[in-house]
Amino acid sequence: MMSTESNQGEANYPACIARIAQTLGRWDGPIVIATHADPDGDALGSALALKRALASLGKATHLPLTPPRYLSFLAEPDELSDPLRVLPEDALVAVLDVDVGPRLAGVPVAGTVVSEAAFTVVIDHHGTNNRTGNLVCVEPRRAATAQMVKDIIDALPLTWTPQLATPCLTGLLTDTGNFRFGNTTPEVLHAAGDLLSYGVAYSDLTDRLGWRHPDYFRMLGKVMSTVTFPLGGLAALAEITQAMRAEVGPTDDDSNDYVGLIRYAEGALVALFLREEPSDDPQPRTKVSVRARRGVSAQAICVSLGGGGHVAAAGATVREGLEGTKALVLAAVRAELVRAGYDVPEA
Ligand SMILES: [Mn+2]
Repeated sequence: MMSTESNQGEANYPACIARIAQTLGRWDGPIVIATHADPDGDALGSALALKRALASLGKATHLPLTPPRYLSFLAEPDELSDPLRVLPEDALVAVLDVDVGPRLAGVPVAGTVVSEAAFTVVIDHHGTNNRTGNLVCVEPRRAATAQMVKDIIDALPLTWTPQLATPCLTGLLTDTGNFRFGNTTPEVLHAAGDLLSYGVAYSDLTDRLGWRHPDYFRMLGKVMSTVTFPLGGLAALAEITQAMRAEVGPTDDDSNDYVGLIRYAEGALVALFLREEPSDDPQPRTKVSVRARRGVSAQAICVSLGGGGHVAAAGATVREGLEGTKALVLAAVRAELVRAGYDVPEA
């Protein structure tokens, strides 16, 4: 039985990062990098930066990940692979931006273990991480997993290039809402400044990250026509259904985009976006994205629904249809608003 090492708080963070860099740098076998299903800019960006760094050190690397269309420009097609049903012999698995559990994609998982991994490293900035693995670094005070990967790459014997810095900066940009959210610390901006100095084409990158397929804008119109302001206007709620998908066609709908728009509804403390998921099994699933402000915790709402995330932004997948999920979500939001001391009108 291999021992588990984990950082316990900020004091041990530099040591934990150094230990991960040392472990990765010394690993002779293949290194598989894996992140959560439905990868966002931080998941893809941090994974791609780490893969490129390790490949440049001569490691055999695998990145079994399928990016959404709007992020696919970041990766060369030959850098990504299909999900691995079986791991290569003697593989170290680096798990980024998620814990070892049901949301981890691309590698075989049994419970809280990556099946047949010779060694498992976990690097994440979500405080809700279950901290299972041989070497675990969880630091909620980092704005993005990409910020932690930058620290790891800084500790590796290599020179930064635009190819390393661009995906890393992408993770910082997307997880801080382009440096607007409360997680935008001086350290984040210093890290971003470092990455810029390594030759990132910044305005090209931020422009490209905003591109969406025309069907996205057709869908946007439909999504915005669903907006309501329940709980006396303390919440803003929008949804996307399978029927809307059937009408517009399969669009690259990123929940973050939609919830990121309605979160600015004046008076709303909580923004909610519900996405009816395609499901092969008879049990329906609905993805919930939550944003919150002013003492209201999106994390508390999502943890009560079986999900996780941060205080300002969190998510969950509920095994219910859209209407059932909506009732559960509104009850959870009401409870959290009351806990946070707000007067919520009766429905
Ligand atoms: Mn992240």
